[in-house]
Amino acid sequence: MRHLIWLGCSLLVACTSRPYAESGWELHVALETQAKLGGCVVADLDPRHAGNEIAVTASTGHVYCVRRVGTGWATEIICHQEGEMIQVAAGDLNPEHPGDELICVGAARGGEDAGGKGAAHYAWRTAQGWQSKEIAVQDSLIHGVAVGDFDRNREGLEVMIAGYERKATVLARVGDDWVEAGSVSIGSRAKGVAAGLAGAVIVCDDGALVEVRQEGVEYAMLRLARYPAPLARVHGDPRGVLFCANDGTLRAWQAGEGTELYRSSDRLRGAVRAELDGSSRGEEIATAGYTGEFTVLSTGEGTHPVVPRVVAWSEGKLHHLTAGTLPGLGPCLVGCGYSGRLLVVRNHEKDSQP
Ligand SMILES: [Ca+2]
Ligand SMILES: [Ca+2]
Repeated sequence: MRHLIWLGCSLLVACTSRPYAESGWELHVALETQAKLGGCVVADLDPRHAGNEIAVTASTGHVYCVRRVGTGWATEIICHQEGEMIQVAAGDLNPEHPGDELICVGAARGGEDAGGKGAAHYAWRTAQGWQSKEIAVQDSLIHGVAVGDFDRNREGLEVMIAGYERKATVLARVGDDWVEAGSVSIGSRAKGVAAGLAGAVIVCDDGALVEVRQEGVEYAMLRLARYPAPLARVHGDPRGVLFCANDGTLRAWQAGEGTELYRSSDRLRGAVRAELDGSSRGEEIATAGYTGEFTVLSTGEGTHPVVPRVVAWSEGKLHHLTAGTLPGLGPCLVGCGYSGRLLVVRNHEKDSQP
């Protein structure tokens, strides 16, 4: 009898620990590894294949390219660095090279918590294969990265990195080399960077929300707000900012004011605004975190989101969330984390409509 109870419990655990998606949504495990997957981005990284791919960073120092092939997924190693790679950003950093290029940041050697130097790497795909080069080293961990037009005195896009050195640094590509275009002290350890507002927005582990903007040839820092819990991830655009925190809050910052949108029972590691659900008007807001839940809030036509819906769940803490369009699937949410899984979640309600 005891064995039967044990078996029953084991089956129950096995059944309940399988990833699931709510009605109208589907969840794909696009990659399964034994490593912690720190960050992910959707971009056109591989010019050989039409449409976007996913880049995902691992605690082992690997950066993977994952792409949709038929009804399955294919994975290639973009590069393998000596240190844990935490976050990744992409954009057309070299217009002479087709598609998007990649920047990944993390530790120069060893793990995130080893306390060593930080590094940033540039990676791209050529006819000869994937290439990568180190473009910055700092005395401490680099935790956040974004691509955007951060230097108006230069053509094209630049990179902003920030981390435990308590500063934001703009890097620009000049031919085959990278130069530091500017730097500003932000006074706090940075966890996430995004292009937004008048330049960039940075979330910090002392709860500070910081804006960095270019003034002439210099960069200035403006502390917008300070929250009680450490902030973790940030999404920005010229109108406003979405950001999440260790106390489970997801907030919006708009017109000089912060609004709480959602509160999870555990740390949040995702702040995304994208068109995800064709059946509802307006863009959606999405978040994910340590509960393993993917939560979507419809913005509708008003400014206040409606009731949050948990649309998918996977065992293990989620460490990052992004969104983008993938071949054959359309708009998707892409998340990764401590389970070593790269998860793709999408709404398929409109697929069945005539
Ligand atoms: Ca491609
Ligand atoms: Ca390019």
